[in-house]
Amino acid sequence: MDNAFAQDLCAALSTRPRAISPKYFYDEAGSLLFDRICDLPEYYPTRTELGILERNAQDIAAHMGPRAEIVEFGAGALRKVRILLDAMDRPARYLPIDISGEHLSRAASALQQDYPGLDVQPVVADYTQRLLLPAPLPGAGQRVGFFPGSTIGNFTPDEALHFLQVAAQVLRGGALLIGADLVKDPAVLHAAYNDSQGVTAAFNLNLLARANRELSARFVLEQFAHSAFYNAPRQRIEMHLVSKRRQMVSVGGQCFEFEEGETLHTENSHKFTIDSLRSLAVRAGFRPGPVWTDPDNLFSVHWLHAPL
Ligand code: AVJ
Repeated sequence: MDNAFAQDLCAALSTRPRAISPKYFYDEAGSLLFDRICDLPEYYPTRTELGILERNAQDIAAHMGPRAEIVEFGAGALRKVRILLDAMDRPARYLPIDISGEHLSRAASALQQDYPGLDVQPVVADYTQRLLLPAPLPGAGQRVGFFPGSTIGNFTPDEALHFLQVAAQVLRGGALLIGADLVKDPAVLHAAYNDSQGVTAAFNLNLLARANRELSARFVLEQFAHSAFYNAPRQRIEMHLVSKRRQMVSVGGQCFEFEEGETLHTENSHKFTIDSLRSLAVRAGFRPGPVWTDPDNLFSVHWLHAPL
């Protein structure tokens, strides 16, 4: 099979328990659904993090110092990086890193339009692997990584540690500004991933719709249910697609059986305490700095000093 989605989906359906990477949510339709999730009344993370960044932009910019450059891991959050750029003292360069070249150039040119004096240099790369970045500009300030949205929560603890180690390498002598969703009342978490309008359900089911569109798979969407629940011992929301009955599905000419109630695990969204995020960062070589939160302690934004 030629394509990574086809390969990973067939591999997922061939193993037990069945699980696939959440990165496959984000085709065109999935990205639009995610934008709608961010505006849902129940989904607090996006607006809470935006509020934290807005309220503390001056303080954060002071930590960045003059002529800093921002390295953004993933290029989805232009609204968020603008808050930083607007508060910073003469930002020198913006380096968004994304695996999707198309997504990246759209984001980069939108930002370049609004900040004509800013050096915008997109980097097409998979930042979960090794990463090489252009050398710092002569006379530039510190290099600051930006990883908002609690995207780190999608990683397993091992993957999160590995990501932080890669980040520590490329940010040497600088810092990482990272957003992490906090452990909280499970009812609040449950509502955020089981919204009343069913947008999160549609987002989850879009994985199967995408397989139908791109891989000529034949998932009958009505035969699968969205399931999202808080796994308290592992401090994470899990999303699954549950087969409503015993059925056969076909993907790229291969057939797979689902028992009634059998699931495809589509996403983990880990939640952190301030200490759990900090100790993970320490293990990767960072030195914890200030943490900014909201009045309800829903979300946290951490300043982490990268090693030299
Ligand atoms: C983009 C990974 C931060 O985990 O909350 C939202 C994705 N999944 N609703 C999250 C998501 C279901 C989101 N992240």
